[in-house]
Amino acid sequence: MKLTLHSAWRASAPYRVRIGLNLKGLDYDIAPVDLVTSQHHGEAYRALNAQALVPTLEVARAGEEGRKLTQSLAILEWLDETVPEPRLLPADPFDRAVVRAMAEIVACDIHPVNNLRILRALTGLGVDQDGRDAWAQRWIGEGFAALEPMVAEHGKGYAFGDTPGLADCCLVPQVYNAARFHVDMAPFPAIRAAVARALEHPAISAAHPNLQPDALGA
Ligand SMILES: N[C@@H](CCC(=O)N[C@@H](CS)C(=O)NCC(=O)O)C(=O)O
Repeated sequence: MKLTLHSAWRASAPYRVRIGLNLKGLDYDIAPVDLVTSQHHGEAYRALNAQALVPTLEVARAGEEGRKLTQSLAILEWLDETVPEPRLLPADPFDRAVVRAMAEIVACDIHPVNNLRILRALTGLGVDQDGRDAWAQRWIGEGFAALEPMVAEHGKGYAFGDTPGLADCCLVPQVYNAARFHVDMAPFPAIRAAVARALEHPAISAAHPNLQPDALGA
């Protein structure tokens, strides 16, 4: 099976998938998509992803047409079902629901309102850099305030439990993104500790934006 991840170095949704692929120990190619020049709006990329968003994962098996998957959470769940070990989601259904809730706070509630297209729309309405930072700080802060007690309760080293999983796939990129918007992380010690621990994991550190082929530097 040949995997190609259409990714952008600083973007958090593909960063989630890179962490998942690395945790599973899978080989994959990176096909960089330049969001700054809006390559994702071009015809070629839209043919892969009608939403014009990264990531897209192309999955090619011998003798088959390449297939493609979109949406980082769907990709991560597919990965977990296809390559079951090490697990990204816990075995227990209640624990699984908790981990999904943590992931969805990031992927459904924090990230979508701070995405590039939203920030570009704010710019179009006359909002300056300080205003955009304040916007992102507000929504990231509200989301982290909800996640902090969950990580404090369920984390035993990692965001949930003592092994890295789906919650870390989402949290690590979101904390990286928070730094870009100068979010004050002081109120979130459990999140900071879980992310610091996660970044020590070789599979997670290898997914860092600065190590990507299209990285331009921090
Ligand atoms: N829900 C989607 C979100 C994908 C998404 O918003 N990707 C961002 C990068 S993190 C993107 O492509 N942004 C381009 C834009 O907003 O124009 C997922 O989880 O895959």
